[in-house]
Parts: sequence; C-alpha cells; structure tokens
Amino acid sequence: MTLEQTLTDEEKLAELSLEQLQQLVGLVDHDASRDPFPVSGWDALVWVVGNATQTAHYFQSAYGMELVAYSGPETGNRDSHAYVLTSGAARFVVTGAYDPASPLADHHRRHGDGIADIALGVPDVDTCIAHARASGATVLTEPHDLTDEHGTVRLAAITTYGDTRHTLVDRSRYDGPYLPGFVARSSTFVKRPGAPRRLFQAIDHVVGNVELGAMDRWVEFYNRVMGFTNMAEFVGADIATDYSALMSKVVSNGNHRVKFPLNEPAVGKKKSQIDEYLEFYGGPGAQHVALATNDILGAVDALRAEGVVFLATPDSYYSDPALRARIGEVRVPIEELQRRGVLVDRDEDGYLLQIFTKPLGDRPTVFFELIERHGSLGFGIGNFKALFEAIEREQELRGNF
Ligand code: TYF
Ligand code: FE
Repeated sequence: MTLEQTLTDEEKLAELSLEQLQQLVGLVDHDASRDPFPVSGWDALVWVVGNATQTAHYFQSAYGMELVAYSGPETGNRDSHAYVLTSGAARFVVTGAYDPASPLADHHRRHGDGIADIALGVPDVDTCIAHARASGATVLTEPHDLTDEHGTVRLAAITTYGDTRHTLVDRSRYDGPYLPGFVARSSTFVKRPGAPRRLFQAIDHVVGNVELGAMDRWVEFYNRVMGFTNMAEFVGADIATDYSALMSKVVSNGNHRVKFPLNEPAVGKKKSQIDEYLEFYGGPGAQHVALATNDILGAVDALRAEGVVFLATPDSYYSDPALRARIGEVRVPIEELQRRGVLVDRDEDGYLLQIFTKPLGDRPTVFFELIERHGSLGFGIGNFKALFEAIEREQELRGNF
C-alpha cells in the first residue's frame, strides 16, 4: 500500500518515513476532506507533576528523551516550570508549580502526577472548535493566536473525561522550539556509550479510564465531537467479569495516528484495577501511554539498566502450548522475549510485542506500555488474561483488592 499521507513536522524532524510509521503505529490512508474534525496527529502530552525538574531529568536519564525547550522563572514564567522533551515524533511537556498559588499545585494535590492535556495537532483550529461546539462539547479556551519572533501558533481547548483536556494546536506558521514563551534548551546529558539513539519513536495510543457506565458515553463523545471511529478491538461484558475486571472500546482518528482505548470498571469478584485508578487519581484520567518502538528488546534492556521496573510475566505464559501455536514465528526466539517478560499477540493482520511498566509515580495511576507492531493493528487482546493477572498481583501487594 502506498500512503497518500503527509508527514507531520514532528515526524519530519524525527526523520521518520511514512513506511516506518505505517509499521510503528498502524498508520492508514484517510481522506480528511470530508472529516468534520480533521486531526493530523499528536501534538504533545502535557504532564502535571510534583517536581517537573526531576521528572524531566527522569524522562531523559531513563527514557532517553531529549530536552528541547524550557519555560520557567528565568524566562518570565513566575507560575511554573515546563520542560519540553522529545523522542522521535513523541513530545512530552512536563509542568510543575513554581508559585505555591499556581493552579498546577491544585491539580497535583487532586491527581498526583498525571497527564492533564492530550494535545492534538489540527490543520484548522477554528473548524474543529465550530464543530465541537455545535456537537455539544465544552470549549475551555477559545481559538486564539500566540505570536513571537518564530511566528504564530493558533490554539484552542475542549474538555474531555475528568479534568483532562484536548488542546488543539495549529503550528503550521511557527518554527520555534515549542510555543511562544518557551526558549530552546538542550540536554546536559551525556548518554552512556552504546546507549540506543532513542528508545521510542512515536506515541501509539493513550488510554482513558472512566467511571462505571461511562465508557459508551465517551466513545459516543469521540464519535460525535471529533469524528473518531470505532476500532475492532474491545472487551465486552462477556469476558470482562471472567478475568479482566474492565470493559474497553477503542476509537481512533481517520489516519489512526491517534488511538484512544477507553476503559470502565467491570463489577467482578475483586476490585477492578480501573476502580483503583479512579480512587487514587481522584476521577477519570489517562491510564497508560503506549510508546511505539522498533526495538522493544533493546528498549527494555536500556530501561532496565536505568532502573525502570516492568510487570513480571510468569514463565508459564511462554510454555503455554496454545499460546505458542497461536503466536507462530516472530522476529526473535521466544526465549529472548521470555528473558525480558515481553508479551506477544497475533491477529489476522500480523503480530505485536508489548510490555508494561509499573505505575510511574507515587500513586497507582499512570504507567507506560512499550509496543512493537508487526502488522497487527490491535492492542494485545490475547494478552489481557496474563496482563491483568500481573496487574492484580501488584494491586494485592498494595492492599487494594
Ligand atoms: O491499550 C490496551 O488496550 C492494552 C491493554 O489496564 C490494556 O494495552 C488495557 C487495560 C489495562 C492495561 C492494558
Ligand atoms: Fe495499551
């Protein structure tokens, strides 16, 4: 298939090709001309944390991200620190209160470390906002321009689940390092000799946890307000109570760069991992970010060397004959996956390799997934049983079950 797509600026900067993206994140062709709310891709994940200075350090030292821009008291921002980090086309903005009266301090008091803004790149902010408003969305920030010597960015924001928002960003007339108010800043890190150039290339999906009974409402929100369509993979009531304790559906934008699985708790014998999240995050929010990599083995090794801890996968997972038969041949011997606890899933389109970290911060809330796709456009449904058992073991260690 040849893709009639254009690369985003972030992808061009990261020297990624359409073919690579097709493999990495399952990019598909899409005619945006009849899209009521065209989305080009991710703009940034904006984190609110208790100590942005140290989280920015962690994302560089452990996750190999590169610092590219900064805003803080020295640049005239008396409210907060903000560090802009990239890895390939992925952009994180890590923010934390400087002024004790900053709204970010309140956000952190309520939610702990988390993702406050899933910002999306759009070619036309005003068209999106007009459609969102007409569809009943709450507009948090009206379309407006921010200008400096690098040009103009047009922005607006709408609300989504919990205190999470989607800022819509058109940076086609801007060539600064991030936004007006930010200055370019580069890492002071010296990478370990032999460390991979970057551990992940793009964001694959961001999962939202919503309250019991709210999943379908949020699926419908993304359908109606943002023109997102439903993807095939879902966890229905039939399998939810057996082992997963959650129900899940996935929506995506036209070109599949942006994929949002949405989970709600299922009532089962144990307290759902989604209930645990909702209790500790203080409501709905972003549960995990899947980072697309073309070398999950190298990434896991590099992350482990920096002390990142992943969920353990029991050896029985790899010796299960049913799994072995279903998985068939993958690009490395199963033993290489087993050594690292990497999970495999296969569907009619191909296979994927994935692994999950433990929660990143002090609360049992947001965590990362690493995903290496080989044709599969799914989310690893074949791994849900093994994965959810691993998550429940952690929940029990925390005393939340
Ligand atoms: O995004 C997904 O659907 C997979 C599976 O708590 C998943 O990564 C779903 C829920 C969850 C952890 C992983
Ligand atoms: Fe996932």
